[in-house]
Amino acid sequence: GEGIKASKKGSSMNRQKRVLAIHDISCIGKCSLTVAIPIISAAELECAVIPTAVLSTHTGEFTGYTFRDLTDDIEPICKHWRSFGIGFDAIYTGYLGSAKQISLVRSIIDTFGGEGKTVFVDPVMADAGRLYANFDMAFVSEMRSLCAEADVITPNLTEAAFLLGGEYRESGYGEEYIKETLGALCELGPKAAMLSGVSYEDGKIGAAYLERGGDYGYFADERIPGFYHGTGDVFASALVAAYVRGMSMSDAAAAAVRFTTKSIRLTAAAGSAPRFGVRFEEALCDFMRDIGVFVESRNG
Ligand code: PXL
Repeated sequence: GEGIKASKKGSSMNRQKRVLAIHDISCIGKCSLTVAIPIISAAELECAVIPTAVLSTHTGEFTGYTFRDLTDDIEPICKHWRSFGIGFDAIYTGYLGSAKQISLVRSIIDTFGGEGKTVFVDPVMADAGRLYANFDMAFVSEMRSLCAEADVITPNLTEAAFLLGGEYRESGYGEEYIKETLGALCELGPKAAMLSGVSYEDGKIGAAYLERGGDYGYFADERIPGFYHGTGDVFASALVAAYVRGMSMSDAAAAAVRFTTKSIRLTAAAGSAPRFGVRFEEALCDFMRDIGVFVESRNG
């Protein structure tokens, strides 16, 4: 007869999805891995990591920070992983410390990416019209080639201008300009482009996206005055979390915009210094509800 079948539990049934996040660890400042891990975990996804560097703080509005480059650890980490076989449902890259790291990330995408896996590239390198410390045009051009291998890229307006070799426009543009920019970003090779920091009217700001040959969408929420550090990472991490959990690009974008705005609003209300990052922790509960996680204790 059939006998007793082994339980499927723990194999394919209700398998937990696993995201590989490749960013630096900035020990203080709430950006990169210190926001990616909690936000992706809040969506009940596993967040595996490759830390690209360890810094005492991020590089914006701090001086004298330490920077330990972990480039030489990346290949041994991947080699070990290949020895026992591990797969990812999505790969999400952010702050990369050097052009060399970009080429290592490309081979990680070749090894661990592929059919049914979503590759998100956040081309972290600039904001407010300027490149961050330690980056140059050679890095920009490597980043452009990494974008070609992504399914979804998530630049802000400054990063888009660097990727496209165009001029950065802080304001005074309309929907036509954003649609053209999104179209040009898709021409770089990704299946979709999501632009953050887009504003068509006073007092509102959000994100616009275009899927290659497909849907365009725009979501805005309240603009809170000031420049808050790490909000690009909060936004991209929330987008990855919501999308990999199973939402459409459009619903994931809307949830990520709401979550980022709420995090900034809480920070502004508390009067915390913007360089220490936003109080996203206090917005996580609403975000979880927004993306359909039941925030209740579970039996088990
Ligand atoms: O938030 C982006 C970011 C990530 N990591 C490091 C940074 C920055 C922005 O300045 O310096 C180290």
